[in-house]
Amino acid sequence: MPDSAPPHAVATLIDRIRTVVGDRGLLTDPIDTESAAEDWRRLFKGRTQAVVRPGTTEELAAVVRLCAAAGVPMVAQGGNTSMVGGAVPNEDGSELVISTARLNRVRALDPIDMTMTIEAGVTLKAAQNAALEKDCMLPLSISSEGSAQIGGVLAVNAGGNNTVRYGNARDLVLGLEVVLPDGTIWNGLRKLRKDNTGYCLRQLFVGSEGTLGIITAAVLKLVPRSREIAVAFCSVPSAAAALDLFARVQAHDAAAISAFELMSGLGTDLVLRHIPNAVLPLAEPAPFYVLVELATPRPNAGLRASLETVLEAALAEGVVVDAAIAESDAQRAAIWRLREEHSEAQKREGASVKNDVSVPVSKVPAFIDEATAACEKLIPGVRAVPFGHMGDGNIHFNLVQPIGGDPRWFLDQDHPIMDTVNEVVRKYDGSFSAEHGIGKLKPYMMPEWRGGAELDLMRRIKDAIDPRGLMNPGKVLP
Ligand code: 2HG
Ligand code: ZN
Repeated sequence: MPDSAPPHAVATLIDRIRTVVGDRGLLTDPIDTESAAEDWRRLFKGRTQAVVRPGTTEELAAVVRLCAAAGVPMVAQGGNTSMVGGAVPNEDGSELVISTARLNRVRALDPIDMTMTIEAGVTLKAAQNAALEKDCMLPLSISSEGSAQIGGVLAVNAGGNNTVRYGNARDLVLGLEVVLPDGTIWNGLRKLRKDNTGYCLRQLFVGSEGTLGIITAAVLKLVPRSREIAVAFCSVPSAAAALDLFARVQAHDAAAISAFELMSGLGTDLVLRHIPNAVLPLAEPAPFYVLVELATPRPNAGLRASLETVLEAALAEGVVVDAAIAESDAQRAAIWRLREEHSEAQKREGASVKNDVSVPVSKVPAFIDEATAACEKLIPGVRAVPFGHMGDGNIHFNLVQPIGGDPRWFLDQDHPIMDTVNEVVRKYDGSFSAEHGIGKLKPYMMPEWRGGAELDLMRRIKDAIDPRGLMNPGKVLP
């Protein structure tokens, strides 16, 4: 537990912080502080007296030093797109939010080294665009990339749509700059592909969700820009058929797969109902859909023909019922929208409980079938909406409230629902948190899943780096 300062000490601290960051770097208006203290799903509502917005790493470090001296806990916040309440302060107003929004420069981008050095507050979308301008690609893509910032993306080790080919955020990090809990700046912004010099500190901070320090900049690996992309939207009779299709695409052109995404009939139907201009590119609805994307930096590689060959055979054997291949960039974007608007559509439909889980790819169909049956038994009328990154085994097994039910009551069932899903996850040696992190929502699961030597080691690391518990208290560790 942090040794929290009394409220008047926080007020004095804010005055001192103003001398470092100026009026521009400090938000104390209740409208701003309230929106920063709540997550986008409106599940976690905290309170804070100020949102500090440093403009440079040095300013941020000076702010952290002042907070540390006053014993005031800090919550780092980027785009505030966490699914697990990872960036909201607690309810009593004793924690300050430190926003990375103004650390928004691309410091360097080198197409020979294939690296970009980028500050924490750059949105993932802006980072992708900066890479494309130099004919490179940052191969990380998530649904919230328009608002999610690099610092948060690394702090949770985001995965997303291209993990099947390029891995998770941590696989793209060559170097980091971090402000430690005492305000020291650790400059580890090295661009090296090989660097065996002791413990790999950068990987300690990636995925630590702001509990060990605040990431202020990173060196990320880039890849050559895709010159040919082929996207198909397919209807399949079952999740098992989707897996069959995955195996076929792998056997035919494994190196070209850049995304293999699963959607359920219900989840897609919610998108069609709630998202303006969303259109199903196929004649008939189906129990499941798959989005397959092939991409390569080689021009004229024949990816479309490759996709057609696999799909023709799959159609002939009933593995795929129908398929549409995008004919233009606009059609490709429209297909991707059907997948990326799943979260928004579920939010508009009512209350939902999210399970961001992973199992071995080969177990995805069995997991979906069994978890659906278990949840329907637990709450009759509940609507299972499994979707996500089938190619890497990460399924968002979300449950939408029964039609006409009480949303509050449903949200109060979150622990029984998550525990029910996790029992099936455990059966298949999966993980209860694949890509969204632990945040405020899941620390209670840690002892059961990571207890013993693993959790003990995590606690010792936390104590060694942040002995006073000032960084993002209450997150990750129970
Ligand atoms: C996605 O894959 C995100 O679209 C969000 O990880 C998943 O809403 C969700 O559960
Ligand atoms: Zn996802």
